[in-house]
Amino acid sequence: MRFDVLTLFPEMFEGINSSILGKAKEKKLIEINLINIRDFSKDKHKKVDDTPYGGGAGMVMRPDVVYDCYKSIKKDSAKVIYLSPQGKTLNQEKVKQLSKESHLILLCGHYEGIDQRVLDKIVDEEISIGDYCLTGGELPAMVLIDSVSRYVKGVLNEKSLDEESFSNGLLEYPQYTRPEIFEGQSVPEVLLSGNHQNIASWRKTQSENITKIKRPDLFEKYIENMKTNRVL
Ligand code: 4G1
Repeated sequence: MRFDVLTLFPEMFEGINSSILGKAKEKKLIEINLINIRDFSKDKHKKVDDTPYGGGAGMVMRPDVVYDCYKSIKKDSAKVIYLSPQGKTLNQEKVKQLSKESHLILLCGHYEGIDQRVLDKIVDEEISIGDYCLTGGELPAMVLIDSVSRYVKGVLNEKSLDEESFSNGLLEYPQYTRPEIFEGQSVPEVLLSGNHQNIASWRKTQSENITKIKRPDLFEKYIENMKTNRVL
């Protein structure tokens, strides 16, 4: 899977080289191309933004610079995503859907955003990571790359994908590892029993109860899902 990221701050993406995504890059399972929008400024001072028409605070990214940057990358069937607070909030369903694409172009805004005309011209979809203020679309782009890459074959082992809580819409059951006794607290007995059927049912109950208490909104959806998927 290929990600082309159009950004004014490519250095922010260095963190992606560590951990699981770093491995995925080394193994060529994912490819992340960082394209610096500033490289496409024709201005002698490499200016990429200007004051908003109509007045107001801050700066707006120029459409011509963003467009030249966009045109510099091969298009094929790539989908252009603008990370923006105006997009629908990213969720696991959307993540799965995006993982079926082979090429995504991620556009990151900065300052007060990007001139609307170039957005109208090149953007296929707007996606937000949540309702709060940020200084730019770079962290959202990284969130998208991280969440989508997990679904690329070979990035995770299949087992962790199937077993993850969100695959059934529930939160995760509590996890324990050595030592068997930590600060006077022992591990739930069932987990030491070796009875895999009992362990599985204990974990399911834990997942359901935790979801019911901590995320009643998710639990509601889980129940609805159970009803519609039930074989009659
Ligand atoms: C109005 C949040 C403005 C922010 C309302 C989530 C936020 C991109 C995202 C803003 C951004 C709210 C995101 C705001 C983001 C231009 C550059 C937009 C930074 C910018 C709730 C600033 N998911 N924010 N505006 O934060 O890009 O993707």
